[in-house]
Amino acid sequence: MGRLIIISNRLPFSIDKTGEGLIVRQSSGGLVSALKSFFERRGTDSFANQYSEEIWVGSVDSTEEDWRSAEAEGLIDADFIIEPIFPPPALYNGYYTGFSNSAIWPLFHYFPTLVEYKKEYFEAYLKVNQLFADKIASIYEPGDVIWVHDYQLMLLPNMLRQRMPEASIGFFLHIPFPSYEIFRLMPSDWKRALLEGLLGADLVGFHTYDYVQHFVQSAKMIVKVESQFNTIYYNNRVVKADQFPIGIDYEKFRDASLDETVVGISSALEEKFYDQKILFSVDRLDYTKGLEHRLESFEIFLALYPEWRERVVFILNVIPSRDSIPTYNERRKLIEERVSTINGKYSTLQWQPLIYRYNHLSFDELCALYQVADVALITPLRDGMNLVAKEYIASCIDKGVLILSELTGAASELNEALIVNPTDTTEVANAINQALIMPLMEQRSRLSYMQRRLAEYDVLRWLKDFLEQLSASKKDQDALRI
Ligand code: GDG
Repeated sequence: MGRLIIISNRLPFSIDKTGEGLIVRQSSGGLVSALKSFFERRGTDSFANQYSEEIWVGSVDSTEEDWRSAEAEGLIDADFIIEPIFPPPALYNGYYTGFSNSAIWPLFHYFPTLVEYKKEYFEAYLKVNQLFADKIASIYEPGDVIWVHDYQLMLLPNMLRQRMPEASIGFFLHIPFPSYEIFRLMPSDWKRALLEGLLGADLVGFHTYDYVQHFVQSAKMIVKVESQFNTIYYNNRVVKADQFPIGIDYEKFRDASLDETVVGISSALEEKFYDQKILFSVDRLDYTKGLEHRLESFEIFLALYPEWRERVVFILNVIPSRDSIPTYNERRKLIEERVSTINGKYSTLQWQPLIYRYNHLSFDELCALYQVADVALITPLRDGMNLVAKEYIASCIDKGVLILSELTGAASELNEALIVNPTDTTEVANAINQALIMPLMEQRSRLSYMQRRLAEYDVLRWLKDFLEQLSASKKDQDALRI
């Protein structure tokens, strides 16, 4: 029985050094909760039992010394083996802030004008990918299954393939793969390296069918591979590309409605806003999330539908993110100015249209907000999937309307949402009105279709589907060699 090696840029822990000592927090992203559910089923689920051990490899946001002290104090508690990597801070900066988030992220989200093509960024990206490859090569044993995650590590599958030709290697991209016409904007050596990097895997997964097609098309045009549907023939190997739309831990969000703390928060909110409808959104502060367009839409809505003034409140939560990157920091100012303008223009002595928060929410607060929101306004300009949309649907009990951007991966699954184009701010304003007047029967009917789908294809199913197909691809690969 082999082991499962998960690799992501960051380990799911952060370490804070405070006056009282080290504080370790386990982060709660989609991947962490997927793996947690998976591990919890060890013993009851034959699939979850098939690996002898799970190992998570990732970098750490602290010094090696702090990490080792936290380990020695028993503060790092996980039901998997942890293999930390400590890239030197300057190198990490070039790799993460630089190539990953100032080149790949904007380009893959269709913001080519924000891309910074700097040679030193690419070199740092290469070196940090190499550090990951060294670490994995040092722990790899034949029979292990390797699963690499996301855009920070696109060179890694091929680096591993060079050193471990027989290994079973999967890769999953959490962001969009852009169309060839966008991807080709990247300098030739780099775009080729990224594609060849991914082609080192046996299976390359994406959220949607479109992303799969874009990747295959780019591989054909740039690396000149042969392909048949989603199967690519490269260097005497078969590489499969396929769609695996990530799900959520559906039960966790549905059951939060029974949790005492969550109910306490949601009751207080309902009492406070008893005479108002609640619009809600939560996103990281990122230009891809379309926050400025969203605010403009809300302003147009207040102008076009004056009957809703004093009867609706928009709770806008923005989560701090990547604030060392100038484009992110500048955005914050623009958003805050816009919020003040709208509040200044429309507030009365008794009412304020926008409640803006720039802070992290606790899980309980997040669930309570999902539950009380009459409308969720999820309007990114581009998003690989968007889990918030799915979590909102799972949390709705007997009411709720989702307004969703057509430019998210989630839009291809959540057809019963009100689908909008976020750049058409008048369309979004009209959709807000449509959502607010939608009869409860219609709301419930739309919700139930989406909820059924999300309950069935949850995050655990996503994880299993990927790993099962990886194992099948490996068998095909071995058959080819015989
Ligand atoms: C990337 C891709 C893709 C957010 N604020 C708080 C909070 N969250 C949680 C949400 C959700 C997650 O963070 C955000 O996920 P998204 O999918 O919406 O967006 P990204 O962070 O950009 O994720 C994206 C995803 O990877 C998965 O493949 O869907 O397209 O960009 O789970 O609940 N959680 C808490 N407080 C917050 O304030 N507790």
